[in-house]
Amino acid sequence: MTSPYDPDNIFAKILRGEIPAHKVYEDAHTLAFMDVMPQGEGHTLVIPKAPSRGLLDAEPATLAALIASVQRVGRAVRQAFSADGLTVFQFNEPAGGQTVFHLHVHVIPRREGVALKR
Ligand code: IU
Repeated sequence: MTSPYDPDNIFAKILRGEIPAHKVYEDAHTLAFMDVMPQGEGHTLVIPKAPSRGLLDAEPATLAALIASVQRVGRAVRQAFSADGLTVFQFNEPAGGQTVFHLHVHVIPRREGVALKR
């Protein structure tokens, strides 16, 4: 069973402007910012503005907006970092590796032969 959404999570605070983030993209429904502990150069997080804890409680419209922004940000970071490829991943609940409980998608530009840090 999934816990309810906690509006005090750190990404909700970023969305409300209560704590700073290095923002790289924003539209009406989503925000993208640099991960503070990057697993690779250009590691970016894309989040919906809607209060979803993870993939499983998100509305379809939220997911549609989110994946469109993931594609847009993915294209941008791939070009900005002259990458050969792109890694995209997403975790749900502690058992699934999630540590911040506002839905987010990791977007990491990748170079041939360069491993992720963690
Ligand atoms: P998760 O395992 O998918 O929940 O990872 C959360 C990510 O959020 C992780 O890569 C952190 O480095 C990142 N992060 C951040 O960018 N800014 C913060 O203030 C915190 C975590 I806390």
